[in-house]
Amino acid sequence: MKIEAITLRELNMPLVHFFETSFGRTYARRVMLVTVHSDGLEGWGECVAGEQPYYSEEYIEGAWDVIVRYLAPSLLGRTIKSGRETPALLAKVRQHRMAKAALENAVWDAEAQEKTVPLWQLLGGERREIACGVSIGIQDSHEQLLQKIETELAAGYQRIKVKVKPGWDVEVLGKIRKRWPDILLSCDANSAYTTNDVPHLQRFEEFKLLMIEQPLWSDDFYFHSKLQKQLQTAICLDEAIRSARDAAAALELGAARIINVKVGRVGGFSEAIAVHDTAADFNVPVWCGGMLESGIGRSHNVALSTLSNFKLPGDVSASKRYWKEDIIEPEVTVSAKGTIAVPAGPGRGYEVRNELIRQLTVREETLKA
Ligand code: OSB
Ligand code: MG
Repeated sequence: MKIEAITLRELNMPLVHFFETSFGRTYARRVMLVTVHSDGLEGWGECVAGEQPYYSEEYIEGAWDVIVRYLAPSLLGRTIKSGRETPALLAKVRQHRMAKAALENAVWDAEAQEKTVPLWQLLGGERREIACGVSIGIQDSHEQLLQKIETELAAGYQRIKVKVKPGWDVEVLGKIRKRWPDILLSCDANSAYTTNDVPHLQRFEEFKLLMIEQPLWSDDFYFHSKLQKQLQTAICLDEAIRSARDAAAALELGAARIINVKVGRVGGFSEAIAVHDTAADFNVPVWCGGMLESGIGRSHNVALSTLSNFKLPGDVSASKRYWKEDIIEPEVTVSAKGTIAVPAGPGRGYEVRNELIRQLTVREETLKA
């Protein structure tokens, strides 16, 4: 495939309901899409960088800039056989993994179309159905959170994850457990605690959580490994795992018993597969995380979740939980038993809604060789 042009777009997409984590509240996503044009094909990728550099150091303005100045020029005019070849071409630029992932994933997306195979098969997946959980943000009141959980359980979701932070944790987890003693329940702190909070985190044990996600610093393995020794509950790392090498280091140290794989956070499908494989070597299950994606990123998460070691329900859920209208057709839907049926057709298996994308676009730039 010759990479003839790359189009960047920013879409303004208001969320159906705000999403709040320990680092802040989001009402609308500035969705960044990249399109790789090659031999009449259009490969799409989503850059999941946040509006602000709070989840990680990346943010949309930075991602856009580094793609225009440094990453896109490394691909434009080149002939590439596969998505697999992309990381090496972008490797000179350090970090900027979400920006790189948007480009690499767009190449995989085009490759699956060119070869007329489903993207999930190209990635080495095997599941035809994936298990879904939901991530529920911090709300205005405990009552509002309990209401949301009730709605998601009624919809069939297999696992509930709630965001926690100091002041929104033990009491609310207690209320959830009292009402639903047997559901699969986990929590995500997005690095809201420190080693001073160990006794406090030990109070979470009574809630029989499936895992505590990223309790400590976003760049730490060592103190997580000490914390894991002091907890029965499994620690899951999200922010701290940026590569397969990170996964190996964290698992060797015993810093986690579960890993959340986000394709943007690790720099693209090739590295996401490598993280998945590394965890499997350690007999550690993974699940697919989410970044409030539009349909493009969401369809890619569905494809990735078909790999065999994605053994726990992911944060990949129905389009309608986020968007009034998603930019793919059909939207991602979830069955009454909390599963997504993986599309059988070639490519990503969801069509792009070009006209809707045009309406939502607030910025667009096309780069040519
Ligand atoms: O930590 O998993 C996280 C959203 C934005 C940034 C970080 C995280 C999240 C989520 C939402 O938990 C997952 C989703 O529903 O897409
Ligand atoms: Mg997380």
